[in-house]
Amino acid sequence: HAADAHRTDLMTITRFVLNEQTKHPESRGDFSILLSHIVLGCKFVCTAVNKAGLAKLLGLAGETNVQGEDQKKLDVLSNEVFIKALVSSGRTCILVSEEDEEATFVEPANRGKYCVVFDPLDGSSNIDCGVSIGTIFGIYMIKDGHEPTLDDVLQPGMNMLAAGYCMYGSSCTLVLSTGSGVNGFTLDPSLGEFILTHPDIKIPKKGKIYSVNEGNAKNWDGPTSKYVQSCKYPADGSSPKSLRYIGSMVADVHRTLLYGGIFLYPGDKKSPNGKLRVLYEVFPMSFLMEQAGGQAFTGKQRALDLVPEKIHERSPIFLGSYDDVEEIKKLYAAEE
Ligand code: AHM
Ligand code: MG
Repeated sequence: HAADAHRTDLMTITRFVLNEQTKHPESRGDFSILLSHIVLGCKFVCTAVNKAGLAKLLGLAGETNVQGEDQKKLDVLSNEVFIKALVSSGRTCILVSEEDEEATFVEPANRGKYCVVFDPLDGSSNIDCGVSIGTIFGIYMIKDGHEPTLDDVLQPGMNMLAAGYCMYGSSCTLVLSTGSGVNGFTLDPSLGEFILTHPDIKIPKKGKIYSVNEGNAKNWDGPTSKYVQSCKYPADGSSPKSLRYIGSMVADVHRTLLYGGIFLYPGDKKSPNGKLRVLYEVFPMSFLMEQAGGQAFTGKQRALDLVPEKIHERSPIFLGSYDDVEEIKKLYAAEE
């Protein structure tokens, strides 16, 4: 019986990735080991986030605990956990984290061929009110027998081998692409395993939701203003779109991926490059969107074609359903 099979034949993320990588048998083991260390970091952060509401009671986050030790803030703690998990995997050579000004070069004894760019805890301003937050990551690979340099991560998003995020929400959901579609896994806390729950995610071709911080509207450029106006007052007489904005990129992008629509963080007069970081926010989310059949655009070009010059560079971003992103692309093209 098919329904029984679902309950007894569990597709864990490890099993899934091992199956998927049959095309690259030589990398299968290494990539799975790397991923299992990322997954470990996500499980740790998930547990820490779930306890955050009890912080005052238990003495977490910036307070002193019963042993009199200073407790670390959740984002600092998450960063340390990811850095240590990635280094100890023995499969990484360069790590770029939103939390660290400089990239981490792994010492030769622990070195592997993967470069990981990540935001260990994105949306951390949402922690204290219990709103969903997440971890975002992207993975590059260095060329064989080549000494790692920053240029190995200052690569267009197109060159990523894999990208994903983990959302710490009402459940803990990990969404991953290794370049052949997008799959979602949900943490089963009783097993401590991520189980495939959202196979082959495809974003609807057109959506009914737009997602943007409208508080910045007075500084927007022409195309962004026109686009948002058209969401509210469609010229073709169709129904207006709904506005949903959580202010936590992982949650806003996750909803966009599942329900369709568009997520915008445009540049404006005050911040011409917007807010979001190219390497560990814009690229991984753009990679997932394209793999799910959507698009990602910077206002000038396909987001994944951008070549970053600095590790913490920012870029405007418009991503989501294919047809919705097509609309904003037309408005920017008309501007030129
Ligand atoms: P952070 O890295 O400081 O947490 O900021 C990133 C977050 C994203 O999760 C979210 O999309 C964006 O900031 C929201 O910004 P704003 O408050 O300007 O709308
Ligand atoms: Mg961030």
